[in-house]
Amino acid sequence: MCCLTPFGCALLPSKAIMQSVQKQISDKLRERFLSATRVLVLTGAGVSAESGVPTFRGGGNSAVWKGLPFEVISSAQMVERDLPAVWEWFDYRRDLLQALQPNPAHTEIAAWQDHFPVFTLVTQNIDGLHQKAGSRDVIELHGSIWRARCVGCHARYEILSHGTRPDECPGCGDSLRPDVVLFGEMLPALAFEQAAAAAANCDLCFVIGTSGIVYPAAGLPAIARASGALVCEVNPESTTLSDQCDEVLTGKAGEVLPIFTEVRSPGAEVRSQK
Ligand code: BV8
Repeated sequence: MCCLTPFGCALLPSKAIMQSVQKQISDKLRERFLSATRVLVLTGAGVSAESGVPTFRGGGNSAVWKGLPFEVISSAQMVERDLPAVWEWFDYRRDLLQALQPNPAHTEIAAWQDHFPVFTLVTQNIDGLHQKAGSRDVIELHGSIWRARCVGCHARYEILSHGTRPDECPGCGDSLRPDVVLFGEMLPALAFEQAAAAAANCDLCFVIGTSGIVYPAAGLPAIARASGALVCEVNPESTTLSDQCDEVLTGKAGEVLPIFTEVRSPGAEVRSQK
């Protein structure tokens, strides 16, 4: 019997998975989760995997588009060299995203913004699924696939789902590009400063679904740890960040995070598959 979430998508964790995850949560982590007042969550492509969004590095190889590694098609040079090809890559991914919904990991993270006194959600994802799950004030370190930016006047325009995106800037007529941070490009200064400040002032930091390869985002957990925060990784695989973490919860985010529903509201029934 398939147990659908209210979103009609990702499955809830089976009882067996829940028990194995519950066992992984140490008393130290449970105590810090219950006493934490300033919490930072950093997410990567893995948090959206159970929603059907392909990750960049899975199974040992990295994403390739029309023969080009994604670090190349998603690079500043490519915008100079062939902007239509860059648009084709992001239009393809946006079309994929149209029908995809947040999963229980996004849902649980969204609930944390009203549970912790100070809560900061930093994502490397451009898919907008955190916001779709109800997360507010998400720090999008790498921009959003749902926005375009003018290469001339830098005006930003929302790209509506199922809508056609304008090619030229309605304001100055110059060409538009995806409003995402490409390899070789600086992150939005304010966004990274806010993320680094939150990392330096948190007492609990979750690192969820990221391989920890892309910088400067991958440097945030170390900043949190250096400031005395307990750092907890959630990932089905070990990563370059695992040994920088105090706790590692091995599993899929959509199966691990719902466990915290019970932790933050004891007695709360965490629904699972029979
Ligand atoms: C910059 C938007 C200044 C576009 C992206 C220091 C050292 C080395 C290199 C550098 C460095 N500093 C800068 C660089 C260069 C570069 C970089 O880091 N290169 C890497 C490849 C080594 N960084 C930059 O260029 C950055 N800019 O530094 O500017 C500058 C300027 C000029 C020259 C030098 C410096 C800009 C980086 C941003 C690029 N844009 N995205 C797009 O989306 O196409 S990055 C993009 O890739 C994502 O946003 C994300 O950041 C990254 C992918 O990583 P993840 O999200 O972690 O995904 P991945 O697939 O790798 O891993 C998924 C994980 O999930 C896995 O661990 C898997 O096990 C796990 N998982 C799977 N299923 C689940 C799961 N986890 C939980 N649940 C599941 N169900």
